Amino acid sequence: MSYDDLQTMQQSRLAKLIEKLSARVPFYAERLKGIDPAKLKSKDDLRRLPFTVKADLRNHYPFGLFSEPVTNCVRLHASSGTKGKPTVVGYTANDIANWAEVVARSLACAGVKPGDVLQNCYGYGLFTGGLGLHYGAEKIGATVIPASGGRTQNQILLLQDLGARILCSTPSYALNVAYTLAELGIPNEELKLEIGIFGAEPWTESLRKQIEDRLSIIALDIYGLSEIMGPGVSMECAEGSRNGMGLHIWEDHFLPEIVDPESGEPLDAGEEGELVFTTLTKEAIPLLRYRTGDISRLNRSKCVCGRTTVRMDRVRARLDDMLIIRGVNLYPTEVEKVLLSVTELAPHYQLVIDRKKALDVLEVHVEVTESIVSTWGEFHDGLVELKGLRNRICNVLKDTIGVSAEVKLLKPNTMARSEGKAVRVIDRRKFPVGHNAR
Ligand code: DLL
Repeated sequence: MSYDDLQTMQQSRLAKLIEKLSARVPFYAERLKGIDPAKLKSKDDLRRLPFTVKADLRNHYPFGLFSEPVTNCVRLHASSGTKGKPTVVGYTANDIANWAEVVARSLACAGVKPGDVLQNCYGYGLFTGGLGLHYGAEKIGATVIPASGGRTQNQILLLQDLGARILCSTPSYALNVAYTLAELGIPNEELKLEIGIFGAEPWTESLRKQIEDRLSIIALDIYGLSEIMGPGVSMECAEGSRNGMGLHIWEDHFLPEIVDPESGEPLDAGEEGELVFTTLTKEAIPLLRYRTGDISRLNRSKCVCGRTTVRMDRVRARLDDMLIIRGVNLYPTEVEKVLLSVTELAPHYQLVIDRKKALDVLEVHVEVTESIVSTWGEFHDGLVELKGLRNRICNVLKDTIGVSAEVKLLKPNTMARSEGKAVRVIDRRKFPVGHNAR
């Protein structure tokens, strides 16, 4: 579809959305007073429309932002949320069909074909990962193994015996699978894996490289959020992933913007800011200008794969995850990048923040590799090599992220492994800062 035709389609869908929201959702009716959908001439007029934030969903828990009666919904999902009540989202039969369509497109983007065996390790349940991928994979004609998360040794048995070519999971869980395979002494040649479809949490290029090397696969990024639909809002294509082209947004369903996280003002293409989505086809709970809290950039240049949609950069971080350590802003992904550049370290880490004598203290806990322990021949705190490595990491962290951290090096295999979304931060301060509306 040409960009002009797409824009026309988006505009007419947007006008219909505003009519529906004004007529059916009191929360939006109040906010959209005086706005005439017929007068929304271009996407630039979007900036006159109000934002929606996570707190709006919570404040209208459970169904206050629904545009359809719950009786018209065939499914409900919810995100657990750390602050009390979960966020509930609903789907009509059409919503489920559209969701399967965008996930199927995403899978096609990755090179999934009818007949492929796909092991889906995203959690099945209220989380949208499991069922979201499941329906899209069935739609494309793949054979789905609904493994869900956890029980890693069992997952490996399934990989060996049922021969999946595609693995769907969080990147941290894929790493868990890779390490467990190595522990069990199972070579990659015993598996048929070729493609990984990883998302649901921020991850870095360095982590991609580690997963690809360890599993001998191509690892691709899938993005989404339950408020907008679930997985499949955007997806990296196999061809573009080697050139850092970003993720294709299915913009006939999801209208993206990038705004300044502070002022909310729209930013130009290419500028980094907060991703905002308006749903264009959702029936049960359509949302207007939903602020995702995810930091990215939009890119309309031509993709090597030939697809014409706008793309987003891989999410650099979530605003929510921003830590303020003694006045310095820091994202866990920045630390990940540094740690993964040190060859003696394994990609298992956690940041622990505490307040001691009114000062923030950042501890970086990270495992060393098996091979460095065998080179040293021992592992204890007084080891000269260990002290040297610790100092080196402290210096690199100070130089690159500008924060002094206490580094705690751990023996291989001592940190809890991820079964879904990894817990990268433990904030023990009394009043955590850096947490926004999400
Ligand atoms: O995580 C949906 C999903 C499932 C996406 C499976 C991909 C694969 P929520 O639990 O609502 O939904 O969490 C949404 O997770 O706002 C981002 O902060 C983060 N996130 C999702 N995908 C990515 C990604 C699912 N590829 C929140 N990269 C989003 C970075 C991601 N962060």
